Amino acid sequence: MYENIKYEVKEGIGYLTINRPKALNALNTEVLAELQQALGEIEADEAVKAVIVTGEGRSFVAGADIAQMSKLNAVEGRAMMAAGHKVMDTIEQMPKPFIAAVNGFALGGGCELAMACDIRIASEKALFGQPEVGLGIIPGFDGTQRLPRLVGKGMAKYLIYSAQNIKADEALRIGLVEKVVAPEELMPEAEKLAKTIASKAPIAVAQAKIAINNGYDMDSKSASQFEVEATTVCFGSEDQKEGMAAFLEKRAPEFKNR
Ligand code: CO8
Repeated sequence: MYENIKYEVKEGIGYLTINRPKALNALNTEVLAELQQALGEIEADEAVKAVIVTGEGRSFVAGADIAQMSKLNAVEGRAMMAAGHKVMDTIEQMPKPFIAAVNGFALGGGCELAMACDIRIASEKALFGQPEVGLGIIPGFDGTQRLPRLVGKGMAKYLIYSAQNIKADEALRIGLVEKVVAPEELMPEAEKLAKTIASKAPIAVAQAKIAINNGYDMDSKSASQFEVEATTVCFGSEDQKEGMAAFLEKRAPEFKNR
C-alpha cells in the first residue's frame, strides 16, 4: 500500500518506518504524503496506544530531499514546507505518544521529524544536525521553532548557524534526545518504553501530552488553568475510577480508554 514508508501495528504499538534507504530516507513530497496518510490511520485506530518512528537501514532521515528541493521555486518550496509542517504538526497535536527511535542520520528535516515526536531515543550511531544554511535555506519544517524550545536559543543558534552535526552523546547532553543506547538496543528500548506508556490510562497519557504541548507556550497562569481542565477530563473518565480502584484493591488496572 505504501511505497516509501512501512506501517504496521503489533500489540497496540504502531511502527512507522521511513523506507527509502537508497536516499537515506530523505523526505520528498511522496514520503510526506504517505506519512500524512499513515498518520490518519494511526489517529483513527483506537488500538494504537503508542507509535515508534524510525528509519530503514543506516539512516533515520537525512533531511528533506535535496534533489527535489533543488528544482523548486518559491511557490513550490512553500507548498513542500506546508506538507512538512502538516506532518510534524499532526504528530505533535495527535493525542497519542510518539517515540522517535533515531537509528542513524537525523539531519535537517530528519532532526525536525524527531523533534516533532514526544520522546527521542538515539542509537550511539545517530548523528543530529540542521545543515540547511550550508544549502542556502534555513530549517523549514519548524526546526527554528522546535530546536530552541528543546535546547535553548543559544544552542539552537550555534547548531543552525554553524550547520554543525553532533553525535548522540552530545545530543543527550544538550537535551535534544532523552536516552542513548547501543544500536542493537534501540528498538528493544523504544518498544519497552512504548509498551510501558501503552499500559497506562490512554486518556491520561493523551491529556498529559495536550497539557504539556499546549501549556508550554502559554503564560503560566493560563497554562496552570489548562492543566486543571485537562485533569478534570481525566476525572470524568472510567479509567480514572479503574486506576484508583485497582490501586486500592492491590491489583493491576484494566484500562479501556473510556
Ligand atoms: N536528499 C536527497 N538525497 C540524499 C539526501 C538528501 N537529504 N541525503 C542523502 N541522499 C542520497 C545521496 O545523494 C546518495 O544518493 P546516490 O547514491 O544516488 O548518490 C545516497 O543518499 C547516499 O548518500 P551518501 O553517498 O552521501 O552517503 P554518505 O554516507 O557518504 O553521507 C550523509 C551521508 C552525511 C548523510 C550525506 O548523504 C549528506 O550530507 N546528506 C545530506 C544531509 C543534509 O544536508 N540534510 C538536510 C537537507 S535540507 C532539509 O532537510 C530542509 C528541511 C526543511 C526545508 C524544507 C523546504 C521545502
